[in-house]
Amino acid sequence: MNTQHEKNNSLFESIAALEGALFIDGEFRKGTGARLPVENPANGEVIGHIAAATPAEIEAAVSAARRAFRLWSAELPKTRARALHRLGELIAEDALNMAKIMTSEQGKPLNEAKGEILKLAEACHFYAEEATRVHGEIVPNDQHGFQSLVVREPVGVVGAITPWNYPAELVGWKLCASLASGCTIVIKPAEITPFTALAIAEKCAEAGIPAGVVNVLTGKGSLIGQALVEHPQVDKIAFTGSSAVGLHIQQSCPQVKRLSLELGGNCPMIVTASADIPAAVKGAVRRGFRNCGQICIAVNRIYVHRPVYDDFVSQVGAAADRLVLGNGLEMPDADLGAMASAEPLNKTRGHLNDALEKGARLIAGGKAPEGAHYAAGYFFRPTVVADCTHEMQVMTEETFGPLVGIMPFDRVEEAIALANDTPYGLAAYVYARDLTEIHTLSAALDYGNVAINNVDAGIMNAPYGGRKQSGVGYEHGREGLLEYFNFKHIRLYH
Ligand code: TAP
Repeated sequence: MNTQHEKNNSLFESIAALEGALFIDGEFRKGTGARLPVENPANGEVIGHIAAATPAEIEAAVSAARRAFRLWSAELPKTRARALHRLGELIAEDALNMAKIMTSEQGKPLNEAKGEILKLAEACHFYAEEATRVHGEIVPNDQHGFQSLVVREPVGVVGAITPWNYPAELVGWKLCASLASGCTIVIKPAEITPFTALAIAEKCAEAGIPAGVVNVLTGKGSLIGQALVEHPQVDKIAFTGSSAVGLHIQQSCPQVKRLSLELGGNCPMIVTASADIPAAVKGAVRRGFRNCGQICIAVNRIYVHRPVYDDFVSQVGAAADRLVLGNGLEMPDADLGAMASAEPLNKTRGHLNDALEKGARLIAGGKAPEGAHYAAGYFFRPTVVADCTHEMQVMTEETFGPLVGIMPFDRVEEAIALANDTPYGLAAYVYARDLTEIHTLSAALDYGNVAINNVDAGIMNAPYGGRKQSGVGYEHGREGLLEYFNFKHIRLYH
């Protein structure tokens, strides 16, 4: 049994062991392509390098997945369930070490990263159980002497392409659904957070998942991701990322292919005068600033009934000012870590400047924290701007950073129109106690997920997906698993 001290020291050994590695056909091999650095966003240090997968390595991974599909899809569901349970156990046992890898490359505080790893372990157990509950149907027929069976068959080889904000869960949901359904998978994680995905592959090997069922290729999305999109032996693309890249994937797919696209958001919160204001403040701050707002379902914009507007604005500002920032490894309990890279930080600054130039009032934050601890990292104080309008980017575009805009409204119908005035449709939040308001708002909001008096829009049992430019298809729940199956109608004549 390792001591805590030895476990801390093992972090850089863990990353060093994954340096330049690709996981293909059940083994780690050193990639032969160009090396790309991976940076710790909290201090700018290079923590390791990945290998950009070459065309030959992409081919090797897809061929391995194709070969493994024949065997894996023929396994009994209970065999696949056992593998998933084992995977979940191994991930939970090593949660701290895996969380350190994630914090080093993504920036979120260690305890938050550990929470994400443990949620991935839970997802393994959820899908293990679902794997044994996939059943077909015998449907009513149109003539005597016939029987119609509708059976479910796994789609085949899945290409999974994922972003950097949830490096474990967004890989894991696709991995779990593939394993449960009998599909095999080639994963292309985000270029800046590859080591978490490689660490998950390590657990798959330890769990005894057969060679070729899971493969991980690192490198640039525009090359490796695109190669998976275009590969005729990849039957489905499971993508999470921006709407722009999702649309590009849909348009550039050269064959007819199953696609699930979990894309961007621009999520509203509506707070009516009947709401429990302290609860709404707590929800706004949690869903606005967790993971530095780098969440597709982050609260981006808040519409507040005028009678409670000033009170709400000042309470949210004060709560944002109380949040503590820190290097996620050194301050595991910090509320916010570093942002993942310069790109979302610059976008946040841009949206803030745009809002201030157009007349918004700065209520909290608006700058990087001061002090040597923060000097070399991508830190930004949680920022609140009030008196916003729909002329401002903060209200109409996804910021993907720690910036929240607030705007007053007079009538609930006006708030609904403003909330729906967006090309996105991922998640919306409502704080209200009046039942009529609750029913009116939950029916009228054109979003895949609506949370009332809470901010937990996604749970493992319920389908999670977006409308409009926020995507097609679902993750989570039975509906999420169905995305990995084809239906087959078998008509029997006796
Ligand atoms: P993207 O830039 O879209 O990147 C996502 C993934 O696509 C990365 O692995 C990227 O590789 C890859 N990629 C880039 N160009 C590609 C191409 N031409 N073909 C195939 N793959 C390609 O998103 P991001 O900046 O990492 O993540 C933030 C976005 O993800 C936000 O819009 C956020 O709302 C969205 N998101 C949505 C959800 C859900 S559930 N709806 C959850 C989390 C995040 P590289 O890393 O090499 O660029």
